[in-house]
Amino acid sequence: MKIAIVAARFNAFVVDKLVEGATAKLREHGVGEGDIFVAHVPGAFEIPAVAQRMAAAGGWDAIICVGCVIRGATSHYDFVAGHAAYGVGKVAMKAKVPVIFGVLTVENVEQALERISHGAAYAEAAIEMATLYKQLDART
Ligand code: INI
Repeated sequence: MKIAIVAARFNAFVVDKLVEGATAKLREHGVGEGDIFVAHVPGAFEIPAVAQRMAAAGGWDAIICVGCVIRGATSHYDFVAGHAAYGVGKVAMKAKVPVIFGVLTVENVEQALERISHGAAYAEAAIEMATLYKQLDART
């Protein structure tokens, strides 16, 4: 499988760990290092547009969107978190491949750190959904 990861640089101390966890799990599932492409974007707000471009370009079996929006860190939390969730959902509904929402939306750093190992689950979701999409495509 070829998997794209769109990762925000904002809150990199959390996001980098999520990406590491996702990548390690993908490798466990036999995805080659050369088949994992990580596209970095400034923040979670930029994730949907890049995921959209990657979905339109094709060549990926799944796209994993990874970020971390912390309420304490911004007064525009709701806009950034809302846009990321709505935007990734919108891309997912139109894309031919699964688009996984791995953007943490949390109240504080403590909550983010509690969820820092969630990257593996994003990878599992990507593999499960990509496999399901292939099965569904084969039936139509
Ligand atoms: N981006 C995040 O990914 N997480 C945040 O917590 C955050 N805060 O706190 O502001 C954040 N802001 C940047 C935003 O995603 C955009 O990169 C920026 O507004 C430029 O469009």
